[in-house]
Amino acid sequence: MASADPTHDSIQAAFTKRIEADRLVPLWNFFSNWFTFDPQAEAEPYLWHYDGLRDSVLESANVISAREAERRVLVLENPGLIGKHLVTDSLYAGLQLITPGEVAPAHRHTPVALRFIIEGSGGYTSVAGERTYMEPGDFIVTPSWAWHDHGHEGEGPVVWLDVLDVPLIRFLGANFTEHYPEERYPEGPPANDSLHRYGSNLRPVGYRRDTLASPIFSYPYARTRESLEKLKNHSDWDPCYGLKMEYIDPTTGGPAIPTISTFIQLLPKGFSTAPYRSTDGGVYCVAEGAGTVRFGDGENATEFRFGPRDIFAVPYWQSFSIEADEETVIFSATDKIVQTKLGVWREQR
Ligand code: 1HN
Repeated sequence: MASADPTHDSIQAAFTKRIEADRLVPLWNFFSNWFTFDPQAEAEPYLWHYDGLRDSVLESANVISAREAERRVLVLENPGLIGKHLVTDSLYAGLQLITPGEVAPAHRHTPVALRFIIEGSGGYTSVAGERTYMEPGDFIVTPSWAWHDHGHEGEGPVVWLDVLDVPLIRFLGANFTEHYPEERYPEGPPANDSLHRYGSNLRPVGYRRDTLASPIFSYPYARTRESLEKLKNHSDWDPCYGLKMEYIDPTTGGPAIPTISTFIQLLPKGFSTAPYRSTDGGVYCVAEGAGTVRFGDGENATEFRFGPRDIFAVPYWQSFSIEADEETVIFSATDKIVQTKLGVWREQR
């Protein structure tokens, strides 16, 4: 910080310059940038209207095949993170398209991927040879280092939201990718085998967990929605969350993904959440409903109208509230679990 004494300042500047060649930097020159009173996100609040993007997503099929692209995705790049290709400071997100008959070839990587299905039917993802067919609103997990490819046996486009923990894994220096020598990974168990085996409050006798990943790949919207439907008449509404549920690994009760927390929440028609902020940043996708999301207050306030299939980014420590004009269901994925495990997660209601 500049002092009132120019001699003092120039002595410091000269000193800083002199030690530069020794790869030394005075902490006092940037301490206050790093150690702010509270977290300062680079990401900005932003909302993508799906109906406005849909043409571009579909047009991408005329520009490149899924095979050539490997994954034909339009990345949701936060306006505060231009060139970084990220939706929030800690998460990557994109919209992936697959058309009938196409194959997105088999590969695996250490970052975890999740899919939230936006539109279409007949698409599937195969994880370790087990297919999961996709329907809108389904939440599907591709665990770390699991072989996976995607295909489409139906008609019309299939589009989903991908969210990956790439920034975290890259930052930690653990980002590896491998391409399977064939286009598809060999077929394994029948479709949805893991859901039937582990997703009905049952597990095989003698089951031993050997990875951190949930053994189920698919959380079908039909089941999730039915739970919300049944619960909505007999639940206390959290003022900040409405009715909010977390997707879990049924064998541990922990999160469905070791590094990304995933949620589904229902807000009844006319409900307004109280302003809320937490240290986890995330990406939100509207499964059903319409309303307004408001970020911040006073002069810095911004608001976005939302409808079905719209996607918005909530930066960390960004206060926001949601007003539902209709009964609204929102999926979200954040880095809450990482922060919780590290003991640094905070919220302010
Ligand atoms: C990936 O493997 C997929 O498997 C989607 O569908 C998006 C973004 C970055 C790195 C790998 C997929 C991805 C990705």
